[in-house]
Amino acid sequence: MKTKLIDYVDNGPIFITGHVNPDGDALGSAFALKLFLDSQSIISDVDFDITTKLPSNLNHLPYHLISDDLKEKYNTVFVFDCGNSSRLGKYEEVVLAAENVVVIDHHVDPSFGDVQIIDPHAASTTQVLFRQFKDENIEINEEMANCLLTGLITDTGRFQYSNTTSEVFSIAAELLGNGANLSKISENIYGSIEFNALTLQSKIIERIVLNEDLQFAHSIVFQNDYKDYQVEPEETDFLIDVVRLVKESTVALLIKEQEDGSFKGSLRSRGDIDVQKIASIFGGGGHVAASGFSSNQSPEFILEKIEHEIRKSI
Ligand SMILES: [Mn+2]
Repeated sequence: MKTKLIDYVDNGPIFITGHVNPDGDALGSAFALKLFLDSQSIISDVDFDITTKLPSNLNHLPYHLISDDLKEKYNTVFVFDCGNSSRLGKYEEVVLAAENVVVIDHHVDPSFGDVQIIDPHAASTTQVLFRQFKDENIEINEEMANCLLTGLITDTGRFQYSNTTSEVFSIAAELLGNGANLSKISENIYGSIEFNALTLQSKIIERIVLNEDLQFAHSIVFQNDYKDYQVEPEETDFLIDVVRLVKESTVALLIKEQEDGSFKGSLRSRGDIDVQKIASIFGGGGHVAASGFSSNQSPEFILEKIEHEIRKSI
């Protein structure tokens, strides 16, 4: 029998969360469920471990639904878009202490949760949640449709990555039928960048190095850059997109210096090379075509490791 999320909906309050510093997919799926529970008059609290601020290019989502009054304990928790409990950040403890932990995800094999509704082949967590809503005859109103579409747009790179299947388009079409506003969402996410952020992007372009033998493009952003250009670090998720533009590359990497001096890496692949495998050397993860990791090593060391791994794969 197929798992139903409704079977795990108790009288509340229910906690809804996802990975630390949530993206459009984690936010979109969490808010969509919250909106459904609200419609059923079931109390739920949505929050994430947000170390910086929520990105302004996703502020078409109902940010006001984030709760600032969490309970100490929840019987039931829904976790979205989070393959590993350590990625819950400060909410790991409260999640793992709950009686029922329902994980809805499209990551490969989440390592926790009492109930898992997952499909690693789905393009987004909102796709998994959409199917679930449909299977369970849950009505998707306009607001929910906007949330679900946001995850679908961001995780497919606006319907361009290889995970963009015909089902993705069918779902998008249905969400538009339910009132989702594709052009408004796309404009907010991709159609506008603050001037400061755009000039920072030009700096990142300047720093791109192309290793032609390995078809590998990489660049780096430092903490000082954020200060120099007065850009918030959470507003720079799009920077990897300009690195992956390099036509001669199949793998792209953006190294991002963190406040504590460590580094994060964003990896993208448009070929056969599985960047999830590369990210896993550093204990990171994600998907075949898009992954991330953290490391305390130097950028030089990180680059050397990755180049070694690419060399093995080609
Ligand atoms: Mn996702």
